[in-house]
Amino acid sequence: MSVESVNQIRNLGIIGQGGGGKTSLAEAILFDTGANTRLGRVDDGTSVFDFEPEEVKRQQSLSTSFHHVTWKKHEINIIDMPGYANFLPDALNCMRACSGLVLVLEGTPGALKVEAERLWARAGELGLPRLAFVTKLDRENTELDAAVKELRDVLQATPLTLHLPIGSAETFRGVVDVVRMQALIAQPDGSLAEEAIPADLAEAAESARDKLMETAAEVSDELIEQYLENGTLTDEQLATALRQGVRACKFVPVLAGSGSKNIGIPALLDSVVELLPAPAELGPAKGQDPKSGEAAERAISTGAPLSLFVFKTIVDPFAGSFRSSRWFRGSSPATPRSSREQRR
Ligand SMILES: Nc1nc2c(ncn2[C@@H]2O[C@H](COP(=O)(O)OP(=O)(O)O)[C@@H](O)[C@H]2O)c(=O)[nH]1
Ligand SMILES: [Mg+2]
Repeated sequence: MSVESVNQIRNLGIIGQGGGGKTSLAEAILFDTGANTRLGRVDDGTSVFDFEPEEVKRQQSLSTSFHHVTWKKHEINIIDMPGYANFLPDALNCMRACSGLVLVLEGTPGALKVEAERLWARAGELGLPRLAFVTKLDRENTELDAAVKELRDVLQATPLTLHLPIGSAETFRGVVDVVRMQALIAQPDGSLAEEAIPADLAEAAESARDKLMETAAEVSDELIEQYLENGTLTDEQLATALRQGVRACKFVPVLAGSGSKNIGIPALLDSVVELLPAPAELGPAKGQDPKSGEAAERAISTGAPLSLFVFKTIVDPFAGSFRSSRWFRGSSPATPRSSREQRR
């Protein structure tokens, strides 16, 4: 493990309906964090998440796949899940291994499908803190508000808009961060350059920030009092409110971008490490005492006795074979390829 403390780990599940853009987002995360030197694409079979021959052929995820990246001294385990109905049980099961989730939404009115609702309900049952990422904003007829409305009206969540898109469709080029009140403009390498908020978005940004503070303050009596007294929150109070509210599943911050155009990813990763919890913060794990058969709880702590939870098994026909081993032939652990892919 490359991090010093379990508090610097995030087990991040990427959920949403099939075709929504999850794997493309996951590929952009690998590229922007340097875990992959090229931006993998589902459509041309170069995705390292959708690597099985059947996935390459169908251009869609059939099973959950995993990678890990480091971002600002945190280790993020990325869990990219399928979203098509036939493969949903795998995703529903793997969610138990997550410490937080990103729901990927398309900003197309009426786009939300029943699979996303099912995954969302499961996340609620598990009490998993969530962010939403509205992707594909580089496409025609997409708008952030359509996704925000679906979060509120269909998924019954309390959305908090943290980003406003700058430009639309082919002119979409970045976001206004209404927490820090700055424009983040995507660069060719995926990084975000901080700029002043464009004049035509200044008013919308102010009003989005006011709305954000008003909702975020409701997370505690103390913060609501401070908000009512001063008519505002300090940056520190707002950050605290966001963290507390996300962890308590009271609201869902909404971020914006595009996976395949690699826009907005570093801001999403910042929110993942700032707002979503480490596994140890989720409270005790529940299971069964192997000796007595009684229900038992274990603190998630390096000091507690070792307990394992197997949430997925994979049959690799080449396991144990040195020459075709997954890590052989110079591929780094950060960019693993399937043994089958290596044979091609
Ligand atoms: N224009 C555009 N297309 C995207 C974006 N993200 C994904 N797509 C396309 O949407 C389709 C489904 O993407 P994929 O990442 O496989 O979705 P998943 O099933 O949720 O993993 C593919 O054809 C992608 O190229 C995006 O941000 N912009
Ligand atoms: Mg996928």
